[in-house]
Amino acid sequence: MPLRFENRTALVTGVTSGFGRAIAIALLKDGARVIGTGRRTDRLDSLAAEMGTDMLLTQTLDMTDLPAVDTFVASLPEAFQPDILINNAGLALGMAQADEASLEDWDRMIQTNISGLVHLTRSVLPAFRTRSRADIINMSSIAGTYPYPSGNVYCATKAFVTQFSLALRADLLGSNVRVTNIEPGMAETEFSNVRFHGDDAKADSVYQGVDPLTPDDIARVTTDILALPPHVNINRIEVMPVQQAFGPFAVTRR
Ligand code: NDP
Ligand code: 8X3
Repeated sequence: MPLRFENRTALVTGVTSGFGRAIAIALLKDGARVIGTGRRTDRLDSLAAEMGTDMLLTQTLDMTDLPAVDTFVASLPEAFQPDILINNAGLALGMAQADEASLEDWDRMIQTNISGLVHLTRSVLPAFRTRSRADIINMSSIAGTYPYPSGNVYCATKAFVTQFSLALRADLLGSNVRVTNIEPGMAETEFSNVRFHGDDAKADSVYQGVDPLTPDDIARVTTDILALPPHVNINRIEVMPVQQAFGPFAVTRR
């Protein structure tokens, strides 16, 4: 099988676990160069040891450090100039009703899922607009469309990502930049361990008795979108495990 992403270079945020790691590996196996970021340097080093450093450049980058995010792409070497941006890094923190939730958790979700994402995107746009092809894939969530109790700010950050993706499409009309918003449902990664602040038993219980999505499922969706002919744009795609579906509206009765 020919490699699908030869001569392409993808900047993937959050490659230290979950979707980002699986996406980075899938892209590398399919011929792309990859720039992979995250805060946990030891995990970045393990990925580099596993995949080699000919085609993979790893860099510790905290998405909440906006000055570092703003200058990151300009600091990349000539051989690693991205023409694909995968805005994957993100997190949910806590699950509490809005009147009891931690403002610190809220701020960090907003800084990571929104501010970091828009700053990094802004930094690639001038170069992307001039390219013969370029792709931006944003990892949103079903939580951006379907709110749920105690999802409050996490849901709102993902609604932002979804609308930002669609608005980028509008702005980039006339260029060769494709933009896709991926909206996964329940997937087993470190997402719930992070959400529940390291309570692994609580995290495990989220997936009990369910065949959830896996990082490889989302990597497959991502690479299949990227491999479509250049004139085809998937605007948004919602993906759920078969064992997940929609609930009714909640009604409180007097
Ligand atoms: P993981 O927790 O497994 O991975 C999250 C990744 O984001 C890690 O690599 C982490 O790296 C990185 N990250 C988090 N905060 C920062 C930060 N401040 N700076 C840099 N990197 C950061 O979760 P998932 O793989 O599940 O999550 C990936 C994306 O998918 C997220 O945006 C999430 O909201 C979204 N999503 C997840 C779903 C799920 O059910 N799992 C469903 C729908 C969407 P590090 O900690 O090393 O910084
Ligand atoms: C992660 C999916 O439903 O837990 O974005 O919010 S959900």
